[in-house]
Amino acid sequence: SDPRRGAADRQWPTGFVWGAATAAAQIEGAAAEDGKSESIWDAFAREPGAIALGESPAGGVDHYHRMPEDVAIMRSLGLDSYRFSVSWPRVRPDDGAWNARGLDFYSRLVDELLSAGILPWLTLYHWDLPQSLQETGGWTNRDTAFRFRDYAEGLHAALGDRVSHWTTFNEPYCSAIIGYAGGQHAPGHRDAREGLAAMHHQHLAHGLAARSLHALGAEQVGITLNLTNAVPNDPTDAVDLDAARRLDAIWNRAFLDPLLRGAYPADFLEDVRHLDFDALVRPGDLETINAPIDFLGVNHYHDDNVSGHPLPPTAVPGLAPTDRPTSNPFPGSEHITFPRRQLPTTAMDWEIHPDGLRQLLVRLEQDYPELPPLYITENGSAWDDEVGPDGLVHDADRIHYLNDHLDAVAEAIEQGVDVRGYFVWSLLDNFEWAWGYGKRFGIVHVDYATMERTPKASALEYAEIIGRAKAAQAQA
Ligand code: GBH
Repeated sequence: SDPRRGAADRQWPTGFVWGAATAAAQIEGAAAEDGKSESIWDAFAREPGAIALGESPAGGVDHYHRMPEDVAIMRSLGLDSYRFSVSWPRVRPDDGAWNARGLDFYSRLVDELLSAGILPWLTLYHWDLPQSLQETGGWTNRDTAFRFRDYAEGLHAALGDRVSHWTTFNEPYCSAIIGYAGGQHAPGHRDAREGLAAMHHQHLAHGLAARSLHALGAEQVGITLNLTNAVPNDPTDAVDLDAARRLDAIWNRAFLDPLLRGAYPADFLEDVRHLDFDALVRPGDLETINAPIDFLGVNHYHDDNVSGHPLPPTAVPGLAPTDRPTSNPFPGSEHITFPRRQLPTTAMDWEIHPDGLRQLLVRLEQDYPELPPLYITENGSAWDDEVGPDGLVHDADRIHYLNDHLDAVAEAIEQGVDVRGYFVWSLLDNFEWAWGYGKRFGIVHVDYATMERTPKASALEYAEIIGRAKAAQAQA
């Protein structure tokens, strides 16, 4: 019906940022090298059934040793920014003395990027809490928020002369709620109130760190949220509409509202009142959390179709079918179900619906007058890629996904949303958390036996899109 023009032919705003994203625990490996201590994901991976095939982040894709090669690949693709995360237990093992060898790795990474003409975008927390802090309660312990601020300040002292773009948290919904209430992510707890405590303390940690980073002179400070449209299965059915409202609250508004407005949504407070959520929020917290930010990172992969009616047994889409006991990561709304729609899906079984990304961006712009500039900090898809006899990976599905989602971003921009950049997830195939290494999101293929990197056809397509966008701008 609507013939897509292809992202390469779009007009992109001046200065639009083209990047790729990764996370420390997913790519670095070297889990016990050069003084790094254990993260909660190292520990979680030892629990039987927690991770597909019993895999672990221990070896990653050896980025710790292949960093210069990986930066050279980024340069060859024409990326202008690279979003990576720092492993807290690598730079501050056991929350004790700073680890010079760990800091040196990130210092070398930043220098390598800058000399390749690539802007480093540093994320402080992409889910790998030091296990020693988990042993004192992890994110359910309010004190961890203050430890996080110390970590942010120390890292700024080490890298702040060269890193201008700082992101406090990646997807706090996942690390707080899926980690402490759902049990599919580290530390694998299944307690609704723990999930809410972890969420509130991460919000607090964000506010404390954002204020410190600005005070120390950081130029750009933001946070990345995973935002998901909750689509009511039957939009004329009050039960389905209430299910969608509840999920929109716990997935989206319980994050956006305190961060941008300094208040939890009233309906969310009602949904979780029986879990004594209010007792977690102390006077002054919301003012701290509502710290000024320079950008909001949006990670988006898929919509979810939701219902409040019981269904025959269905999985929660997007969560690994773990062999450990788990529960629904929706504190206060555990009855929600996910009827399947007739939409194509990726290897994650996630629906493909690019217009959902446009709808999400337009909705953010309409609902939040306080909204700072947006960056798509993650978007991408997993497929069962294989290197062909010609030595290439012909990932046509990923190319379609990429083009269609970039088109959706371009349409949102045309409709007035201030989106300033796009980071594809991910640069490399990597450790996909509870799914292990089998789900390949990379635009660059990794042979897990040899660690050899091969740019897929999608990487070449992305390089082409970036090149055309830049050429068009140079002409204008
Ligand atoms: C991102 O998270 C991560 O940032 C990244 O590390 C990861 O590799 C990448 O995406 C690909 O998975 O039904 O409430 O349980 C994943 C985004 C958002 C997908 C939550 C699963 C399930 C919501 N996730 N979603 S719920």
